[in-house]
Amino acid sequence: MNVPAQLKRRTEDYQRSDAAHHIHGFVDQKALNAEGPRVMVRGEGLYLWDNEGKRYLDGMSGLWCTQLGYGRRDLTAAAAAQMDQLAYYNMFFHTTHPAVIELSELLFSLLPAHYSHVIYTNSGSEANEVLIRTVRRYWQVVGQPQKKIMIGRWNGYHGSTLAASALGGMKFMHEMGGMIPDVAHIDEPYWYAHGGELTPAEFGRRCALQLEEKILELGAENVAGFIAEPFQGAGGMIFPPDSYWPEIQRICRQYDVLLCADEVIGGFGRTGEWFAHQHFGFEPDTLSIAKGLTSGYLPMGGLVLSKRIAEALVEQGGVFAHGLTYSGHPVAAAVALANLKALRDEGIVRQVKDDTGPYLQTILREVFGNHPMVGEIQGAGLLGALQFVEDKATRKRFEHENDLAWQCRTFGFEEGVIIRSTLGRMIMAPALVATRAELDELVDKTRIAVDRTARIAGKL
Ligand code: PXG
Repeated sequence: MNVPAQLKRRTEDYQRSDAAHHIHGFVDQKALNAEGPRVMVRGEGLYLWDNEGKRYLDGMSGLWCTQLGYGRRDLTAAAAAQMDQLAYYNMFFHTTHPAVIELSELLFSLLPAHYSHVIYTNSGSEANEVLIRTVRRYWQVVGQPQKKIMIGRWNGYHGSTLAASALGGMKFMHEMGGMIPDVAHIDEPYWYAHGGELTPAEFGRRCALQLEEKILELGAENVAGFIAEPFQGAGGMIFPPDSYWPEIQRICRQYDVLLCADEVIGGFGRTGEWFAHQHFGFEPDTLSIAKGLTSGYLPMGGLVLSKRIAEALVEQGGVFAHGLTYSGHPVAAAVALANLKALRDEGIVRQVKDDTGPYLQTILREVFGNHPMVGEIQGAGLLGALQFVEDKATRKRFEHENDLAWQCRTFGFEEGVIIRSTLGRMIMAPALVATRAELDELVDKTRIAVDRTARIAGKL
């Protein structure tokens, strides 16, 4: 008998049960229970449908992850075929399997040549957990075991587990659950908010020099690595000034501090390059990856290592005391392989670089360049951020910018578009398969949401 997997129920019914059983992420659960979450039931291409049948253009690729959009039958077919053949095996006790090997062959064919090895995880948070242990192990192996301190950035985001949130710079996360030792932070390169009278170039250098000061304060002999997102994602889609990354790279090399790029959001074509560090032109020692690796169809992440680190671990490191049950999971690996093949063979990353990326950047500037509410537009490829501002001349931000941006997001939902708000910035990161027409729709609907917000703020 052909019975649907999920019989449709009333939205209130789902909401009641959701409230009875779930603690959602980054939300006041009591308030959410009173309001009731939207119940999403279907996705196809860039579009989502909720349980009421309302359609949304998903301008955020889920949570920055559905590079190929929803409903790709080649990905579901790859998962089904792998499940039939070998649903689970692991990489423990002298075993491996073809799915993970083929994935890694393709992954390293897409990466710059100085990377050679990867440790797979199930998420970005885990990739950064693994990062801390791997980097510290590396320094032990090469005879500098006192090099343990990781430096991150205030307002950086590296995940929600204990050590990953410690690397991140969200103080409200540190306050809830505590910190781990041997982690330090420097300021974020957010010129619009903190640049004051400095030019972006001066400010970018000044922020980078904080790393040098922090290394000298802690002692270079004690610092293991510096971790940062090439552009800050969850913190507000903030692009650093051009002067920032070259200076950071110089400092890391000068003091022999490993440069660890968190590519969880920036990787897999988001900027039009395969990896965001290539867009900014620097060469990290490690890359944390997740999200777009599988287009979010199954959980998978990883820590990519440069040859320098991998060689030390392999040749001199002996037993590497780490292992996850699902590391390199065959079904996730098969989906990741199909996903990367599609991104490459259908020319999707190239299309973002040559066509849809520049197109989105152009229309964002045409539509919002003179908007009374928008002080800055940042982005590259299929990424865009709009900075709300009260007074453009002084870059004075609204006192309640967070509330305004949240309101704008709610207006977006009403208009049928999903955009993200953080502090006073509106963010978009649509699937990489977006057409020009879909990008027009994204920007048009965002414009309506921003105009409605501007009316509330007295700017229109
Ligand atoms: N690093 C970065 C840069 C991330 O953005 C993680 C690590 C953690 O990955 P996992 O797979 O453990 O979630 C992330 C996650 C948002 C938002 O609203 C962003 C993330 C997660 C949830 C919400 O922008 N990024």
